Amino acid sequence: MTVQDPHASQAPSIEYQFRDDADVIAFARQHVGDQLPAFTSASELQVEEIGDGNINYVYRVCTPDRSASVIVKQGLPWVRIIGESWPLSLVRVRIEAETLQFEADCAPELVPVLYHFDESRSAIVMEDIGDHRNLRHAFLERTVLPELGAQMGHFLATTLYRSSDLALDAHDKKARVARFTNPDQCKITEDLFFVDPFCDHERNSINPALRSDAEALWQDAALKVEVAELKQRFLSTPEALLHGDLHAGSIFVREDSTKVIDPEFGFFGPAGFDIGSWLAALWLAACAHTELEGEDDRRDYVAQLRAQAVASWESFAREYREQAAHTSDASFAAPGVAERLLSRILRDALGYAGCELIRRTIGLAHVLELESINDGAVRARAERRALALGRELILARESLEDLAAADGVVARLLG
Ligand code: SR1
Ligand code: MG
Repeated sequence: MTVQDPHASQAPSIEYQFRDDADVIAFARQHVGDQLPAFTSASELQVEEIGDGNINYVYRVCTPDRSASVIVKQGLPWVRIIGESWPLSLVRVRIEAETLQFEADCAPELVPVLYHFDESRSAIVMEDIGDHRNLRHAFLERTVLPELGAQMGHFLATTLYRSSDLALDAHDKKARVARFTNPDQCKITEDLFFVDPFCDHERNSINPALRSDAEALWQDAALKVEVAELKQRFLSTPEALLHGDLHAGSIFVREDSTKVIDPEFGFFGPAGFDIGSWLAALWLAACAHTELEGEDDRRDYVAQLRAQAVASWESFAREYREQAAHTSDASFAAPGVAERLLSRILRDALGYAGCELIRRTIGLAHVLELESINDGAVRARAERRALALGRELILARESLEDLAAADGVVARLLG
């Protein structure tokens, strides 16, 4: 697989691609002038390409004094870091815009403002959240984020409940399931999450010091049965509108604020998928910190990350129960139904968290926190914990009654 340099060619290879800086600036000026008056009045605007993601092009357009700025994101019909050999439908850009708008209706303080979506150019203009920084870097620096768990619990509860059968009329729900059908993005997850890490696939990236651990995992027949069940539910459970890619790279933070970006993998799937992805983001960082430098700090930070996971679930479950108490559907209003649904969501979440832990350790796309451990042998110790935790969460998920029980597994395996 050849990784292309996204800046190698100056000329656009398809007609709607931004031709040059002036083209991006004109697009931003045209589409946000009425919302950001500085964009109309400023005689000059500046642009820089800031995207470091795998799939799209991302630009910041700002006034010369940087007092006003927006983000322009453009998708091309392939994966940016690979090129035309990995085609990807542009449906993802519309779905990102519409999922972002749905999330804004649910939790406006937790997502950037969507200014404009232009289908003809497969481009979105949105609020610049440049006063926040990526959660991966915050994790690496052991930043204390006291509100993060509660904020993420709220994000998950409101988006997952308000897109569920408990909240939506059945005809409306089915229309939304159709509108948010996102097969190319789902196929990426189906392969990278559920297939590659469980076999010797050429897309995998494995620390040589971890090779024998990966090989042992590939021989684990019982694990593969559980992963197949989780994949089947991912394919066939249109329970709620998911963000679909809720890793730490999709989250930006300030001490007092959290913003979730990048819902281009949005589709109707099992609610536990987003929750599990988020729990795994915390637990992956915790695994990395078991080996990152600073003995005392490291123990404290692992404990904080574990506590954030418990707080996220508790916040999610509390708000889900409160909302479910007001469902207008008589079937779902019956005593015990909300608890039954929450129990299913928890088991799914733990299973998907397990898959995410494994795929971010031996699959194609890794996490900065683990990759920052330079010594391969030391990194392998942290990665081994991630694999063991992932495996146990998948295998034991049906017997884990609550997040405290799951946290007990984390505590035991992370030492
Ligand atoms: C080729 S895409 C690799 C990964 O990046 C995205 O953010 C998703 O997590 C995907 O699995
Ligand atoms: Mg992304």
